[in-house]
Amino acid sequence: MARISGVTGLAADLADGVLRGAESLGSLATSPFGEPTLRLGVTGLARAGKTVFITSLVANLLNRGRMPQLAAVREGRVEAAYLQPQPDDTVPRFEFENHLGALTGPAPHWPESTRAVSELRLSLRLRPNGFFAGLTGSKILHLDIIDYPGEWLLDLALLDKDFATWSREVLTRIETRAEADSFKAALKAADPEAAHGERIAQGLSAAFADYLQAARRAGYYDCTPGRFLLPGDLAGSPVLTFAPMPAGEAPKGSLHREMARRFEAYKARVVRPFFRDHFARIDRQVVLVDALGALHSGPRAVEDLRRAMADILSAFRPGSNGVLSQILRGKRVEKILFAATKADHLHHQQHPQLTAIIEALTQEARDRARFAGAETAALSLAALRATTEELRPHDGAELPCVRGILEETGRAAALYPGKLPEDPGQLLTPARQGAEKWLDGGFSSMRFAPQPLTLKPGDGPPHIRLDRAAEFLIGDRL
Ligand SMILES: Nc1nc2c(ncn2[C@@H]2O[C@H](COP(=O)(O)OP(=O)(O)O)[C@@H](O)[C@H]2O)c(=O)[nH]1
Ligand SMILES: [Mg+2]
Repeated sequence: MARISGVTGLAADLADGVLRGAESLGSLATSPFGEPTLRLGVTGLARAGKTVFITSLVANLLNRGRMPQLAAVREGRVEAAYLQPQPDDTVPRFEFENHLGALTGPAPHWPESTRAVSELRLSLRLRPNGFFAGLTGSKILHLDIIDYPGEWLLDLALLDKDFATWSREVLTRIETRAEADSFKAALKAADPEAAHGERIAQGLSAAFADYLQAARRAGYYDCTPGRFLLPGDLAGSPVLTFAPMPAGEAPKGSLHREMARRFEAYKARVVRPFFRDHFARIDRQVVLVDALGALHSGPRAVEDLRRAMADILSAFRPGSNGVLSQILRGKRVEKILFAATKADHLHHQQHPQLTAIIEALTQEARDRARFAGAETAALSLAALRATTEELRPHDGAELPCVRGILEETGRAAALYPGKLPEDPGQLLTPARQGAEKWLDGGFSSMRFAPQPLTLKPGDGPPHIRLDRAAEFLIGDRL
């Protein structure tokens, strides 16, 4: 079969998909409420791989040639897939076409990072299986995919806290952190009991936000309030202009009182609405984790990641938080997938070890989620495979490497990240015990650019185990 260039093939099929979408709008118009909807949440900390995951998942659902592990595709029951206008008028649309263009265009590059919640509706026309096959016509499933920052889930812990408790915890945490030195100095210079002045409040909150950014860069994940890192359109507003204050009584109208008021406003106006309007409506959830990135950064990053996971995932155990229970009113996520992303940095021989690490990293959290009735699974995937595998002779043995194009120089290079242990405890235990470095040298990393693609018609972008991820997340509804 003739090969056509990736972008043309995809763009053409895409247009086709949109046309088919328009065609089916007729049937939609006659039964606008009858068709089932599944809401899939995609989250993870910044740069975990959310944008690439959604883009490739959607592209691979539109062009299903590389999705054999999705049973409905294998059995030929997916008749059509098409993008449709999303149901939520006030949520930005996930910029699928732009992101896909970046990944599969003539000069492939990674998409721009996004900073807020976004959404996309992909509708699937399916032939029913089992008992009803042959008895009824096709059915439609609307898959609403919601992309939101994992950092926002960390804010859940704030809902149950008052300003004094939060301040005490933060100030204790930053005592020994050099990243917070300017903030600590600014706080020392400020008088919490003095009358509130906007300039002082702004100075303090800016210094605090700078600390959070620096801490995030240094590999700490406990960087709440989450919107200080990703302010979106709230930048500069009073709900984002506060900082922790030392304990103490302070008179009305004081800096301390105003900071406390804003902290409460942040909870009521920013955190709660997110959980109410977005989180509470999610049926299935994938949590993406850049475990390889953390391994590369070192034991402290791994331990921080483990803690962040435990915190993030407490959101899936509503009983743990009174306010959240009220918001959810018994509704819960049915399935949660924990996925180690960017597995194309690793030869497949080492994928089981990576999966073991992600399982261990999320163990605590997964136990809790199971407790709350959700089904969980863990796997390693690459939403967009940017490398090819290669065995390189080395010291009389063969080293399992991957080869790709370096993002910076555009040159080809081979990577052997290091040997991941069979037992993840060999990494997680020293991390927990505060080790500074990995015992045997650590893990290397490279930034590969997406490879130029030549796609067969009907094929989506190359990936690793994206079809398995999809089978776990949505397979039972297809
Ligand atoms: N090699 C490889 N790199 C990836 C993959 N997914 C994400 N990345 C890298 O991770 C970066 C962040 O991904 P992105 O999807 O923007 O993360 P987000 O912040 O969670 O939306 C990208 O710019 C890529 O460098 C993948 O499947 N393979
Ligand atoms: Mg993103």
